[in-house]
Amino acid sequence: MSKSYDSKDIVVLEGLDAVRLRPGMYIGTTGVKGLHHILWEIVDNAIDEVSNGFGNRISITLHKDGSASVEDNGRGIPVDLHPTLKKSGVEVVFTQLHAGGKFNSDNYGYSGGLHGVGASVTNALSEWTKVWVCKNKKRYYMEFESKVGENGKIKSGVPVAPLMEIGDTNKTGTKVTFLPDKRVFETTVFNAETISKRLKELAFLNKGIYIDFVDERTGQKQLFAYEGGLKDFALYLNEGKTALYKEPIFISGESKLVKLELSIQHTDTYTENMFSYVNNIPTSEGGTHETGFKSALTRLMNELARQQGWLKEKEQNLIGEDFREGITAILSIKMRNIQFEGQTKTKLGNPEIKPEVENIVYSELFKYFEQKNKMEIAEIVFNKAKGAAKVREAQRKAKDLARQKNSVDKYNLVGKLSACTSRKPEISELFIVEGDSAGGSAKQGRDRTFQAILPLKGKPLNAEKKRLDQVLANEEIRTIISALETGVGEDFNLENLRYKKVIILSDADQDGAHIRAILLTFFFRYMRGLIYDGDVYIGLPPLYKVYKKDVTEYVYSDNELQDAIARVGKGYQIQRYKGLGEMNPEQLWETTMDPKHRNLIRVTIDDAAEAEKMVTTLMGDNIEARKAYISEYANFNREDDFLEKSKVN
Ligand code: TSJ
Repeated sequence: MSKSYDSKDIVVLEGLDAVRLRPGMYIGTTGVKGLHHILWEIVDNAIDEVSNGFGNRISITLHKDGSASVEDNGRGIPVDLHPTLKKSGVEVVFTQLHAGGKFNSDNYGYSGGLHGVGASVTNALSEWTKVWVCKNKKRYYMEFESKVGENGKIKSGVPVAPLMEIGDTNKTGTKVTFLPDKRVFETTVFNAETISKRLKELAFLNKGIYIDFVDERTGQKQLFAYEGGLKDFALYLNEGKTALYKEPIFISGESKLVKLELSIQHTDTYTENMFSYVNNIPTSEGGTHETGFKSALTRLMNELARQQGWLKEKEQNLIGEDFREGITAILSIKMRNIQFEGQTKTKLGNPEIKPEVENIVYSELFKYFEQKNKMEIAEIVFNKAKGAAKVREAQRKAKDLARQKNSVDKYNLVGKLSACTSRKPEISELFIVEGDSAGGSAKQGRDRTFQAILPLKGKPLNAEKKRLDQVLANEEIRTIISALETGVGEDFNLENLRYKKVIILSDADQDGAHIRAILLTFFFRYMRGLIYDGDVYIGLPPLYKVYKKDVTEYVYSDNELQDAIARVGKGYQIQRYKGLGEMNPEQLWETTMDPKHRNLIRVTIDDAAEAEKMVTTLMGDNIEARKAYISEYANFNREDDFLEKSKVN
């Protein structure tokens, strides 16, 4: 699978200063996401090496000076001279854009960074980069830096000296340390949580490799290693749920175009949890590989059902969705020449992949079920699907009726929603407000030209535990759906969205956090596009008012309180807000709704698998798992990490 490779195979495209000139073109953004992107470029190279069977360990270290190191025990980056460039392999990798095996499609499976731009981009956007290679019984070293040249412009990632031999060793491997450039990034502080989540995912996706993570800033150390790979991933995702069979199904196989691994475990829940990856990159919008998998599963299960007599001759085939009710499936493929499509470029577009994946999954899954005691598993899956089909039929009939009588229509908004006058979604905002009294204040305090208010009376229904039809039966939820005008579930259409900001406004207490979690769960389950599009926000009401005669300061978090007290000075008084309802309309406007002063947090999903896990664990039935999870990760408070959030206005 791996072809011999040396410096001459590295393709050369363009120079490094271009990267610094337009970082966005290469890493998307110079925000915190871009910062992590340049780390992933390096990590992905190391992962490629060990996942191709060279070495088994990767260490990631965040240093106190802001730099990061990535080390592997692979073969070491080539050090021989590139025949035409007359530079060492190391120098080529770090100074030539698009250098690296990934653009040489002979090197099967060598995928490289998230957007495949390579280590040179990391170098270009770093103050310095240091590289150590152990290879050929020797240790080598090379260093690069970005510094201001004679013309006053910054030269990016230039070698300080050629590659040097610095000693002897019996080991092999590569270590890279780099310091992200403060002149480039809005922030250069790495987020340990973000890194740790992704490393965990990479460890699941690449079984048998050891991933060490050390954060020297805090002393935190973690080791990720999963002997079971995707099977362990399925077990992890299903931790809070009741599985229908103990051991996850696992298959693997390869063809000319793809290498594939798949793990499946059904639970007694009703939702479908499908996670797919191409070359370790999450494909949250799915694509041809997912389609291939789904076709194979449906076709195989129906054929087995006929063959085993679970389906009678006169009975109809079940549909794909039936076989995927309550499924947790992780599909990971490796391939060359990926084409990404979709709104967020996370959908695999290559049409040739569908039949390849379909064939492999069909035949390998068939072989799997033919093994001793495994046909029972197929039967369990079939029975679950049969149940789903029954409900589906009953629902279809009920739905036809309900569609006419009880449709999610405008009428039930009367007296609930206070609409805004604007019809332009770009400027319109919908505040979903906890409680009638806060709702009343919000209605009086708002700017009615662009702010609509929807007060919620009670707690909306927890969507995690219900099927769509039950969810739709809930008043509060129906009102929200009507107000947004997008439709729901399969009918969801982002284009009809009436408000580009949907702002959840709940109290800063446990109840408020619960309502917020329920609403986010609902959006996550049935209007996911809303979250992917970045239209959902959490409004932050102040926690305190610190004031005396003529000065007032509103405080939004506990750690700002002392500063505010100091600013207001002697003779201050503090009011602690227990709920939104305690504020009068003017105060609510000023502190929480006025775009000039308010604090909003945008809800985004960075990692669908982790978000799914949080949602199911936090909102599901397994109380033990929920407690464990809450104490491990989620404080239901304003800084919580329910989903990744970024602050905006
Ligand atoms: F990103 C990076 F390029 F800087 C980087 C690469 C960073 C780190 C931490 C590791 C690596 C890396 C690259 N580890 N291992 C390799 N392997 C090769 O580049 C390599 C070595 C030998 C051969 C061969 O065919 O002999 C081929 C390759 C691609």
